[in-house]
Amino acid sequence: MSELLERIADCIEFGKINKAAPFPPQMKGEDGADELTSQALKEGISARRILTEGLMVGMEKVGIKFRENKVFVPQVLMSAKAMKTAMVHLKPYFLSGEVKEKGIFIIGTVEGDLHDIGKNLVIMMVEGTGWKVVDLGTDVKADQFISAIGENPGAFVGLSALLTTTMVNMDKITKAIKEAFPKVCVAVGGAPLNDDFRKKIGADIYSPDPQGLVEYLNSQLS
Ligand code: B1M
Repeated sequence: MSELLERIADCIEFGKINKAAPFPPQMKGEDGADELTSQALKEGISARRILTEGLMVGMEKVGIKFRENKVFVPQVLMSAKAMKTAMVHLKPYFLSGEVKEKGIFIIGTVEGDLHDIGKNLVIMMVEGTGWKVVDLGTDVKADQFISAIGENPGAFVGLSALLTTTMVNMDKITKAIKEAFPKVCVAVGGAPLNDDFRKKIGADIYSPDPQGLVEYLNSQLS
């Protein structure tokens, strides 16, 4: 891997947005994801390599450290911000089709549930590792999931719930999705869940953290 791509990966891992950003203190005054991504494109490194060998490498490291409680929500947010800044430079290459997304992931917090901090972290990690995410927001009903799946054939679906009282809605929504689209893969997550509950409602995978979900999604690519 080129040294420049390694530096981009470091910027994502440590949340270094741009040169002016004071965070993280040990990288103060250094170029960040913004300048280095622009430099890499100017040097002729392809957008695809910048994404897969720079940005995604950094994001994967953050995901693993977050799962292992070595970093916490604020650091993940800084990494996501650095990633977003870098992606602005790469967007034209996505639009032209030169860089392709791995697939589509539709996610929402289930009906009756307004908690979205965890869902948004999941989005950052999934997006950061190369997937297009369709965010349906919070309090999402079965028919909203079903029409989003209809609009995005082949998409994977994720349901998040933080309340024991909305876990029943997760059950209802999963069953409705499976009835309308039996082959669609449904992933579930959120603090009150476990794998027994996942089995009971007929979802395909439960992950306690974003990284487990990312690993599962990537494992499904043919
Ligand atoms: Co609420 N709340 N809340 N709340 N809230 C909890 C969840 C609660 C445990 C607090 C408590 O009583 N100790 C409790 C639930 C109890 C229960 O169900 N047994 C509770 C309650 C009761 C309520 C209200 C009913 C309170 C009231 O009004 N009486 C009300 C419900 C509103 C509603 O949803 N209809 C309510 C409201 C709120 C706020 C609006 C004030 C706010 C939400 C703001 C927001 O999200 N924008 C809020 C908050 C912040 C919390 C706590 C403090 C924090 C939740 C959180 O964001 N955690 C929470 C108590 C606590 O956890 N200490 C609490 C951090 C987040 C990163 O973790 O969401 O678990 P989490 O996501 C993780 C994983 O679970 C996983 O990845 C994430 C990152 O690791 N993950 C997935 C999540 N989704 C995934 C999907 C996947 C895979 C992994 O695949 C698809």
